[in-house]
Amino acid sequence: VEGGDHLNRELLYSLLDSYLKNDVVSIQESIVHHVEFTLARSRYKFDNREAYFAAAHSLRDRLIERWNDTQAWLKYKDPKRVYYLSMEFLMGRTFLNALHNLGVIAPYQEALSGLGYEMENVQQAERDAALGNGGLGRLASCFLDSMATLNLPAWGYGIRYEYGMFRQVVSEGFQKEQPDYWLTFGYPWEIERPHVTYPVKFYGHVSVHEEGSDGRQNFVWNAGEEVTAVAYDNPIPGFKTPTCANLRLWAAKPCQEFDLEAFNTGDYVSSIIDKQKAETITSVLYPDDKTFEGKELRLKQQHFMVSATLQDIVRRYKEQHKDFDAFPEKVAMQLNDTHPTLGIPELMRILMDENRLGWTQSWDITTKVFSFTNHTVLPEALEQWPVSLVEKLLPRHMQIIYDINWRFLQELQQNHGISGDKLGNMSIIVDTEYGKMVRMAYLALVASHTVNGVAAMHSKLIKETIFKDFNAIWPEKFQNKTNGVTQRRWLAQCNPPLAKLITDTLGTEAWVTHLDLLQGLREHAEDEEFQQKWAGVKKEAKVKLANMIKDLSGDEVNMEAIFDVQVKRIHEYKRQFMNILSVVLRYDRIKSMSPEERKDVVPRVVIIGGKAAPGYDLAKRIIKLISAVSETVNKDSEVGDLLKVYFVPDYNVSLAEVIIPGSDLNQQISTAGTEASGTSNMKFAMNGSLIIGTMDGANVEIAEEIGEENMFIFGVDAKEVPELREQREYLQVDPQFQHAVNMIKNGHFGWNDYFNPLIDSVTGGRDWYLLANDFNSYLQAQERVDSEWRDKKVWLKKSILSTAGSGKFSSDRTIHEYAEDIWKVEPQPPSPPEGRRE
Ligand code: 475
Repeated sequence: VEGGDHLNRELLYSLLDSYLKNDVVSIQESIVHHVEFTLARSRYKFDNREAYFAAAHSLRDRLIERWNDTQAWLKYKDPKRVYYLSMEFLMGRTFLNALHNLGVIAPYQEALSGLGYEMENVQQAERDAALGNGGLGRLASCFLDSMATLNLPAWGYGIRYEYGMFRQVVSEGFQKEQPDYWLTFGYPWEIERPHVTYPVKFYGHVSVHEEGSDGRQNFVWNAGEEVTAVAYDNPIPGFKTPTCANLRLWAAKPCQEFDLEAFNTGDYVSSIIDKQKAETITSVLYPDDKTFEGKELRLKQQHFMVSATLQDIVRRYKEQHKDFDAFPEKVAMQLNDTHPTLGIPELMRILMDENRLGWTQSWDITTKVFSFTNHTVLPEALEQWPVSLVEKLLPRHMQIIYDINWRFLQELQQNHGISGDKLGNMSIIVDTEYGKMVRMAYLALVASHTVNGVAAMHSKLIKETIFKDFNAIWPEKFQNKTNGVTQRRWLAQCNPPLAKLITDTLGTEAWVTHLDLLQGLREHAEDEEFQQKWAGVKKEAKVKLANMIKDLSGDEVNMEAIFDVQVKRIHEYKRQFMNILSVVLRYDRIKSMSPEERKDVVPRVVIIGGKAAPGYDLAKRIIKLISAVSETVNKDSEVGDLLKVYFVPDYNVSLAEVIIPGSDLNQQISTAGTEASGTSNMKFAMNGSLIIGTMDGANVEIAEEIGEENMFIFGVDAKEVPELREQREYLQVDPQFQHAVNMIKNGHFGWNDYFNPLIDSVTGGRDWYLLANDFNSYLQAQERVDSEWRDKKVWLKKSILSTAGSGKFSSDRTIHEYAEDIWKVEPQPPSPPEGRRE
């Protein structure tokens, strides 16, 4: 439908009228049809995986209908659209989400069971689409769900990596990375668009031509390499709305026309092999979150993604507009961190070199369409590309970046009276010991009309630290947009018993789109009958998590224990090491107790999961330490089921959907000022899990919403951190911290030499993340956890209040704010006349 020219209202209505039927028999027919004609299997005998693929194709048909209708509707209305540019989308599974958002779980369940298949088993056949590292990529996926649900005219753009986030195997306690070739059996949720292709150029040189009577300079980029970007569309259904948004992912293919003479040099086979290199651009997701690596292939990926995306956006705009005057009224683009920042010089190049606009007009347009989100203040994550590399790969872009910088520095001097060191500090291009670098965050800042942080504290911090000088000249550019998560996936779909209890209690299902309604649970928080029901649904979720632990360890865990969870990427600043040190102390304490004393111990099951970047040595040692402690503790018969420790391998979206609902307590214990927001904290709160955490990132706002008294807050404030870091060497080390460290050092868990670098990182005046400093306060918070667990009513009340107070953290709220304050886009619900739909 995209590209259809003569759409009028009548044609649209007839399109909107043509829905496939969703009664059980129609669904069964469509499933069996796909078994026979899509999978080419016998319709009398197919296994769970084939049932999954057939059911997925049947559902995909229904998504495609909505996708076509939505896109036709938008083309007809031509509203301002928003494009979310991200190098990562951590989608997880799609089947249940699509069923739920289309409102067809029940008929599909019945259809499948009538054919002899259990929905649960069929679902398990789906592999995660893991095209992201962690928080940033999962946020992008939650945002797509909310944009579709809010009927926004929105598309996501990214890369169709052939290998997603690596699969983590833990062997003898060591992380091993295995390739995630997720496309093995095909991916039923994408629509290949072999005709939606664009050339993407690399290398070569730029020539200048004087043109016309005004002697205007005209730049021509003669590329040295060209590849083709092919579109793959992934329909994103909104919840109970006909709107179906689009996630367009690009794959690299060899370019047909380019360099044809290579084939005529006689070496036909080598020419083919050379061409294959094109595909390597989109082969693999870089698995480091937060360490900038500076690899050429990564820069190629970034340019590949934004170049194809901008060509696509400009083409779509030009189909309906004769000039670029209205571009800023029709297009908004959000940069998910600095990774897509090359889109800025690419748009400038397209406007100036390919559409003959002048600098002033091109810059005016560019600065009206881009906005940018920062996700971290850690200096090692900030992207700085060597000028020499950018120059080699993208010679024309480097010229444009120089020009942007030159004009920016002029402006600083003339309009802001800035000179000398200060001028150099703000320059997009900086001279370092490794040569000249392009500071991507500065480029993004200069060209964006708005920059935002991802939680109130983080947005305040970026103004005071990494972007201080920019805040001084452009305070109006800075905003906060506190993160959120989609309650469809993270409550309704992953925790049906709790969802049902909430719906029954509130007397409405409206919380699925209006999460603030959860406030209505407050009045029931102390009602004993309700508490018993709450305990019942929590137990159901705990049983699922216990089954998962049984599958991985063979152990039957104590259901009366606190299920204490820390799941997130392994990083020093997230302080998994501090968690395990407190586990070591707990173990030691239990060991020193008499059998009588042990009767009073509150049993714990400690669950830790997360991936270490393959090159992050200390993070890998932390995994080994957790495994070593786990091995010693779990086989100690004296400790029994008072304490168990599990490292869950290959933590991913699908495991999170089991782990989060099943937890009683979750750890959000980063050094204050380091975690930009966190988003699992929100998912845990929604599912009634209590937070033990620091006043960092979104924890601060969660405490405002659910009440500090319903959390276990500890540790220093962010404002004390810089000074404490200064004083680290001279601070008195907490004796309990020292004791726990010594147990590891002395080989209590084996492998002591291997743990030395870890121990060194937190002792001897190092301890950048202040583990020793926060340790005592952490232990006290843990004491409070135990004592409040003993009083079931107190705990249940807090659990209910956690869910009740989590309404703010819906990504619907976040996206509504982006739409109003940054993008200025409006909902476009497809609206046929009464009675024509369904
Ligand atoms: C923050 N990823 C969380 C979350 O806003 C926050 C960096 C470089 C390359 C690839 N990935 C990254 C991140 O920086 C990232 O995931 N940041 C996270 O973004 C969403 O909730 O606090 O750490």
